[in-house]
Amino acid sequence: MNLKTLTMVALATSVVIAAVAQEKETLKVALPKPCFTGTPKDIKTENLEEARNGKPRDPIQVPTGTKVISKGCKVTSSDSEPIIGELGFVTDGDKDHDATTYVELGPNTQWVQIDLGKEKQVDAACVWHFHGEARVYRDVVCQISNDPDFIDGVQTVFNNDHDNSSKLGKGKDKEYIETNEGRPFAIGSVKGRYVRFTSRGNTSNEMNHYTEIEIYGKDL
Ligand SMILES: [Ca+2]
Ligand SMILES: [Ca+2]
Repeated sequence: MNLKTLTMVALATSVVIAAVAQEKETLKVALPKPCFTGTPKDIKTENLEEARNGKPRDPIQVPTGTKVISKGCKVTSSDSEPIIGELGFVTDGDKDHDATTYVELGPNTQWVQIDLGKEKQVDAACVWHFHGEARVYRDVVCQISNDPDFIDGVQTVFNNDHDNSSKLGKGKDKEYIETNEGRPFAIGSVKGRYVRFTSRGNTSNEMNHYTEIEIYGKDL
């Protein structure tokens, strides 16, 4: 084995060790107060996940040391003049539902975009749309990019638009009923500066709402 081969073997070994050494822990999401309990009203929608009947979702594993990296970050939107509330509500840390804590965007497909300030490692996210009643938001899509216009290098990390009505591609995730638990999901160490959430109305009305979004990750 010559020196070059030895160096390559050593490098390969250290990469394997680094991959193994990335310790994981269960993501802990601080939840707001619940606004309703019991069986939700009959919601008719095509792509709804199976009822969990109070059973929690599977825990999400993230690298040890993963933190909320979105609090206070700048938010922009396809609707720059919200009907109710302010875009800043999306990252202000207040997840409780009441009439003063959510932002309402117009109808049809709309998005909000969080600027993490610089490229970061993103491992998970949780979104609370409007959890004052049981409802389902349509075409919930989360994408990450270093391009603020989401043209280049876009990675889709959640998508429950099963019929591509928002034209971002067909998604395999399921629709879900809004509760105080929000919708947490694993992302798996995607790098990017901007995180964009899309939706297209909900089962109660045609508007789009956000109470809070949390992005979990770490600095690079
Ligand atoms: Ca908030
Ligand atoms: Ca759809």
